[in-house]
Amino acid sequence: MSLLADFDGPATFALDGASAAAEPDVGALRAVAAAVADGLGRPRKRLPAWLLYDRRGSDLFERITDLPTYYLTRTERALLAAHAGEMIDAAGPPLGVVELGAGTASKTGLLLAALLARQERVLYRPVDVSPTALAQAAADLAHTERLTVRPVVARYPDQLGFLDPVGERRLVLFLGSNIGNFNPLEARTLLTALRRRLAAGDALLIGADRRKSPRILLPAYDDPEGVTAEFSRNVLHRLNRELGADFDLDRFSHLVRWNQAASRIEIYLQSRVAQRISLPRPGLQIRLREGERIHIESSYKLGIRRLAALFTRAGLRLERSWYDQRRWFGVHLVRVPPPNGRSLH
Ligand code: AVJ
Repeated sequence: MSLLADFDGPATFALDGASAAAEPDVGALRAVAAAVADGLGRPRKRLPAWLLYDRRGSDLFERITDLPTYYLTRTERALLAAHAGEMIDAAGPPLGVVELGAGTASKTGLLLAALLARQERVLYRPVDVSPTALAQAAADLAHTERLTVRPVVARYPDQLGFLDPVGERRLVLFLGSNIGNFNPLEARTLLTALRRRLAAGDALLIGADRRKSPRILLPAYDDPEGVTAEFSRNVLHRLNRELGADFDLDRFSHLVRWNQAASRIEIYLQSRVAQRISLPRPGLQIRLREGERIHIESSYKLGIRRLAALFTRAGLRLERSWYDQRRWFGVHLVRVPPPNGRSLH
């Protein structure tokens, strides 16, 4: 395995042992402070979902993926296990693989194995905001022969330099329903930016959770074990550590709502009491009323028609979809069409 430098702006860096272990660098801290100043300075307070994934947050998310009520990961894994060969054949090897929000890449091995059965060497670039998750991904894949892994720490869509041409057709993986964290406008902006960076014929494999009964959705985000609540509250712990803030985690509860009209799960931290918080690093004092909420995450659950419309508006072509038997989760192959819109065949 080789770890080469991939620089694209201040907060994108190649992963090596040192950066995986070290505290966040100055650029990363500045990004956290700016996001917090913006989000908590608003009348309706919010924090961006990427803040959830520090070292402990990434570990807690891994625990979430094993929870009985969190069906997403195991459903998608089963889909990949059953159809990886078909998915790779449909994408059309030889391929270079980039993965957005790779995390520990625990499901990606299924696709990489199918690809390695079809081509001699594979270059795989996992991209994530979490250096610790990427270090785990790289370690897990280190012994796979004929595979080169180049992890990149970056936030998308701000930083897309990792998409630079690799000499073969690119396959961009966007699995785990990570796309659900983006609202429709953000998702369209991200997919459009990806499409512009890619070449005609390049493909994306997008995993997306589907709309279903709130009786199934709510427990997936509000598990009886309380792991998701801990994952949510951990963002405050991060702000205490990185920004010197004085959040008392016991004064916040994890709150999950199904927003029918917007077709999304909404996750909040709700203040149990009236309180003041000081955040020395962006230099901010905030007040929270009793019951006031900080919106920390949305998880959109789109039907295939809305998803297809999203792809079309981003200039992408939906070629094929795979679903599990219950049709709870879909994996979609979309393609960058030629500029003149003619068929690729
Ligand atoms: C990683 C964005 C796909 O929305 O299901 C899980 C994040 N948050 N439980 C999701 C999450 C709380 C997850 N994604």
